[in-house]
Amino acid sequence: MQTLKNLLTQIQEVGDLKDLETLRLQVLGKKGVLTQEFSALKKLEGKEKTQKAQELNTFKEAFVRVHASKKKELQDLELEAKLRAQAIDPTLANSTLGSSLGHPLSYTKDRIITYFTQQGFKLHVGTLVEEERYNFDMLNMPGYHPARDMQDTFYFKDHKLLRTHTSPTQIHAMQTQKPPIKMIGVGPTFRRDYDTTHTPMFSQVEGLVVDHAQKVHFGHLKQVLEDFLHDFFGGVKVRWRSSFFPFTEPSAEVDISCVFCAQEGCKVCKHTGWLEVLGAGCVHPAVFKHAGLENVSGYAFGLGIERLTMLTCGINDLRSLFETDLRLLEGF
Ligand code: FA5
Repeated sequence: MQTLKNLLTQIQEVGDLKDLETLRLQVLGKKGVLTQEFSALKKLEGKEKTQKAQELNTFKEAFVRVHASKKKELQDLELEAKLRAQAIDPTLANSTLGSSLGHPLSYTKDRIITYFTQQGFKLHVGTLVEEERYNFDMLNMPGYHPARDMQDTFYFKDHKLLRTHTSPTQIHAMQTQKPPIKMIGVGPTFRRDYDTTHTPMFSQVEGLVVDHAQKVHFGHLKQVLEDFLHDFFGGVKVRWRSSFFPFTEPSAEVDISCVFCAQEGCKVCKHTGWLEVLGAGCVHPAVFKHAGLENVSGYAFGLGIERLTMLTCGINDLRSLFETDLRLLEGF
């Protein structure tokens, strides 16, 4: 019994988990001391056997308890040592990392925001979960409009949805500010889309300028956007095509000369020499009415940040921008 008691002292002195396991096997293993003591019980009889069995069981309980607490203590120490060895010192210089402009999408977004805020546009972020009426009705898109289809829009209960464009920020701005208003609404938008040029989440920049009647007209819109496109893309040609948006009248889509082939014709511009970059127009009178404004004039425009990033970075699959593949990101 003295040998067994010594084991309880010995276990306290063990220094690592491997030695602890060796000791456990020496005691409780198939050929362990305690296992042998238990099998020797069969040679004893009566009271002596009962007393010895009680002693062995008491020792076994004590050993198992001390072993468990020692094991926990050693595991904690081991983890602490491991964490200490892996500690990161963020102040150390790393010669393998180069300087970066950030993710191409953030870089493009920041460039656009900087440009327009320097021109006096106030930044709005808006809300991603929008009321159906702000996203559609108040923008002159009544119930039968195809964009409201369940196939295109992510709906919640109670006439709420994930905004499908940043145009609702127009209504919020008009309801909360008095003209003159000059703002950009920027942020994520959502549609049930997925192919090389469309993703379910993408970001838009909305522009809105509102002032008193006849103070703002299409000529101002044209000037503002052409200046922006020349600043953003350098020496490109800009083409205006008449178009339709329910919330602007007249409406237009704006193309730039293809930045990939200098209008020679390529796959990206589908051999037209032109790339569509944004939608725009004068604010529709119905939108002013829904927003509660009278005797005002204004223009609005909307562009996709991913689209502009694809064009400036030469990316032909939009989805790759969301894959966090370092090889692609290192290319910028
Ligand atoms: C609109 O969303 C209008 N609200 C824009 C507007 C604002 C027009 C104000 C007039 C006045 P459109 O559905 O065309 O229009 O989308 C604008 C841009 O968002 C597109 O040119 C495209 O670059 C981008 N876009 C649309 N759907 C996706 C998508 N699934 N993935 C990535 N980009 C997209």
